[in-house]
Amino acid sequence: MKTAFITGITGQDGSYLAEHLLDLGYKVVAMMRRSATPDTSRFAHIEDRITMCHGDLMDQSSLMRVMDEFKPDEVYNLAAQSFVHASFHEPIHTGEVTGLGVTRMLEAVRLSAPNARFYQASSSEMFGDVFETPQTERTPFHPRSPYGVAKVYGHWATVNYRESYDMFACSGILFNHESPRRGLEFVTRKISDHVAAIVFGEKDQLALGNLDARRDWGFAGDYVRGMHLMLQHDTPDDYVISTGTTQSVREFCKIAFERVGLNYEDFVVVDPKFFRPAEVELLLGDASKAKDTLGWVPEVDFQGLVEMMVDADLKRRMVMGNGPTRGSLPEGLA
Ligand code: NAP
Ligand code: F7E
Repeated sequence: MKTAFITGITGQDGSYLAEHLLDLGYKVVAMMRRSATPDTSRFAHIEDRITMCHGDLMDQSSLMRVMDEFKPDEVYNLAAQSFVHASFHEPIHTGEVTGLGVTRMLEAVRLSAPNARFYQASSSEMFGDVFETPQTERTPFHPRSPYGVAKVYGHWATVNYRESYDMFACSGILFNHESPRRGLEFVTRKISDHVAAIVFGEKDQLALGNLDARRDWGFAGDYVRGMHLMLQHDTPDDYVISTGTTQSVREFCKIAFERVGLNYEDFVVVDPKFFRPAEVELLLGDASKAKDTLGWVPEVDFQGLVEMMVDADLKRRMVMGNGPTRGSLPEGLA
């Protein structure tokens, strides 16, 4: 039985990846950092099948210790300060965790589990002010936030360890991927949760920033399959994972409100506090390499993703016994 080690288990991707690896028969070891109020809600349904340990990307010795103890076959480094907007307020912390944290993980693997295959969670935010559209593995980087800058560092650190030490290290350049387990601060989940709150009379409006920003949005459950496939290939490499379609925040709002029979224009207001000092206006990925080399294809399309997220936020409220006060529930939920 192979052992997979996951950092970032409390986050969105950690829970989907752990589920996928358990289904494939892996022993899953997952790392959490110490917290006064630990939140295991995203993976509570599989917690008893996971071996948990403690460690922090800020603490080299903790990473060496866990690599030494578990000697994993595969290491998935998903942990990061991942919210772009927050990275403008906490640029140094973001650099420490999201950037330098990757080198700490690579060092821990190199010194304590040198045979492990390593996956780094890189990001389309590295493309930033894009040089070309669509973006591929060969598109130059121009990050637009401290988060994007830190991810560029982590990406090149991964490539450098592969080239310097012959490590099996892959960088997955993943475009935005969402799910009902997405953090509430990200725009997709903020929209789906507000739509449900508006239907149930808890809120009257949704304040957003740049409605014209365009993203290539996919489903997290599809994207974690890509992470695993990268580590099964004969040779380590870097891969774009994306859907190859792009939509605006406005279009996301339109479909999300339509799902409950409402018009987004009646509820969405623009608040300058949600704009960023520098914006990434357009992302569109070309995942041909992952499709041709790994056989990876996404299964959930944009409309399916929006509806899945809205429905999940509606259902959560229905379970609490509340009833809708405006709009209409989608067929199947009513
Ligand atoms: P997420 O939900 O924000 O999860 C981030 C995880 O990192 C959480 O488990 C968090 O733990 C952990 N973490 C933060 N600081 C840490 C530290 N110092 N030591 C150990 N763990 C720490 O992110 P996600 O959406 O699952 O994304 C997973 C990874 O993919 C991230 O690296 C992200 O930057 C990258 N990525 C995401 C996307 C996307 O669209 N989702 C796209 C491209 C790349 P706490 O619960 O303790 O905070
Ligand atoms: O913003 C705009 C905002 O915060 C998307 C992370 O997972 O994906 C994510 O980063 C767009 C931006 O995600 C609001 O300005 C408008 O243009 O959902 P987001 P992100 O910044 O694209 C990448 C690939 C990652 O790697 C990151 O870790 O939506 N937007 N109004 C808003 N965004 C937010 N959050 N809130 C708003 O009110």
